[in-house]
Amino acid sequence: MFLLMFNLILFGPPGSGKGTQSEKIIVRYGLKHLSTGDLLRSEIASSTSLGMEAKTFMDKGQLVPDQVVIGMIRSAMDKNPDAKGFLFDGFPRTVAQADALDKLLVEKGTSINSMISLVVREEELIKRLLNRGLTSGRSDDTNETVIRARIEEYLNKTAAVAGHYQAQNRFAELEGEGSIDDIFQRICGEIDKHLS
Ligand code: B4P
Repeated sequence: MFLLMFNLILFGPPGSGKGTQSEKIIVRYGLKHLSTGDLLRSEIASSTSLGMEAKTFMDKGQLVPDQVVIGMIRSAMDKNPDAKGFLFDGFPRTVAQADALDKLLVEKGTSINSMISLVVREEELIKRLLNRGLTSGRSDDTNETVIRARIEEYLNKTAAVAGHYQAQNRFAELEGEGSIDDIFQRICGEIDKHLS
């Protein structure tokens, strides 16, 4: 049973800085980082059947089916029974995933403390992702049509997840443009409100 955990969701469209900021947040707050994007890419790198199935969706800029990512998150949490809290990065991306996460956390005797959403203009998202594609080797970052499809999926299926946490009064929206350090300070200011 987890006691006195702090669980955070970092939210925003593709390229909004979730992965970038997560790296800094886990160092400062000692949270366990769970990125569904990273977990899926690691399944692809190991050529598992789950990875091969996920790749067909990711290459088109589409979301991977809910049951696949929910199962992955459940087993990642089970592997970390001593975590003092989790940082969910890129998850939940649909309302069904949010409902599943709430239930999973209830089973563990804990809950989400806050969702922090990073707001970035669409032109800036596309610029950042194309730029990352030059060096990352990520096929979903090199093709502007795929990037636009990812943003479309976000608007159609993911944006509504914010309402789920707004309704629970566990939602904060922050400016996601500017320097990486300035954005990190904004995020810390928000997290610290929950810890003081
Ligand atoms: P993810 O791996 O989650 O990819 P992402 O949203 O593009 O990454 P992120 O938002 O973290 O990138 P960041 O801004 O940090 O997902 C990839 C795919 O996996 C999805 O399309 C989907 O198919 C699948 N998937 C993942 N989770 C799923 C789920 N739950 N359900 C279903 N499918 C799922 O970085 C972008 C770039 O911006 C970097 O180059 C960075 O250096 C730069 N950057 C960051 N901050 C900046 C700043 N302040 N100024 C300038 N540049 C900045």
